[in-house]
Amino acid sequence: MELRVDKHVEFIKSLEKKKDFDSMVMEHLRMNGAYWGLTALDLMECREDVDDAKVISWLLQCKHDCGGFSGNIGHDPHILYTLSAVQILAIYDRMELLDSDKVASYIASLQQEDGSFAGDQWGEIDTRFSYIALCCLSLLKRLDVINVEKAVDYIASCKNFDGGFGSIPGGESHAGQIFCCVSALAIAGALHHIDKDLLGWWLCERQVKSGGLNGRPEKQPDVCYSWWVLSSLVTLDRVDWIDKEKLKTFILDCQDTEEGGISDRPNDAVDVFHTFFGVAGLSLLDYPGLKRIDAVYALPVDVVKRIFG
Ligand code: GRG
Ligand code: ZN
Repeated sequence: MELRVDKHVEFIKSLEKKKDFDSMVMEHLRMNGAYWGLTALDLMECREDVDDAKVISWLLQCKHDCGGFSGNIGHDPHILYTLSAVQILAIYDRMELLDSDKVASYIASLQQEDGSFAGDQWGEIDTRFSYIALCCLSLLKRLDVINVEKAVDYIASCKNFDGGFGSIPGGESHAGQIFCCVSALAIAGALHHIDKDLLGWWLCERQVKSGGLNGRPEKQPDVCYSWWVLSSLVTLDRVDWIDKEKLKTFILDCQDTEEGGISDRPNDAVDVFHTFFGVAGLSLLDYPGLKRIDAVYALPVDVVKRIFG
């Protein structure tokens, strides 16, 4: 089977027009949805007929006085949506629309004494937020506003005996958290904290018979782990440890070839999250006709090159 670019582009574009139950559920995280949809379109080189001015004007209305962004207009700011907003403006090459001092001070305000990061003013701590803080500040070239050494020490304290990482110290290893910790350490130049062979082994063991990847031992495969697991293997330089052809086939089998979109597993309902991670996974696998995605910043390689030269 081939990647049905035409169908997926139509599916992503149709989401804006639909006002059904799904888009209502998604309303509070619309900023993430916009990043998933837009990045997927960009990887497929089909971003032309999105109304850029409309997206940017909406995005700027999600900006708060504290420097953070919310998931939609009138909602509360959160570090999750702040990264998506920065990533969207990076793709548009419109980072000058950001007050980078303000965004940077918002993120710095979320760092705790032990080096960890809270997601917002309510204080939930998670290694996801450590990655987001480092990724955002690196894109803004403002890593100087936080204590990077302490951020690294905290992430290292979330490492487990199996080589993986959890959401907090002692938390079970999970591929999603591993992506966050590996990428954050890569940004901080601190990959020496990782035993690449041990973690590479845990990650490649995520491939199941069907060719798909799961997020933890004994769990079902899911297309989104083609991103969380595969990007980590790329960063650790161990991507040849999995069967790439079988994974490609698994992702392509999760396409809705009639209505467009990609689901978590074959024959399930499609959504924009899995559509993005399916396309992103295929991009990491050098699928023909797709732009390359950067495994650490989760942005097209040309965008990352434009920022860092
Ligand atoms: C810029 C790509 C990018 C990410 C931003 C939000 C974030 C940073 C990272 C999230 C990492 C994460 C924890 C991903 C896992 C998401 C997921 C599929 C959770 C479900 O986990 P389980 O254990 O489900 O409930 P299964 O059945 O898959 O084990
Ligand atoms: Zn999933």
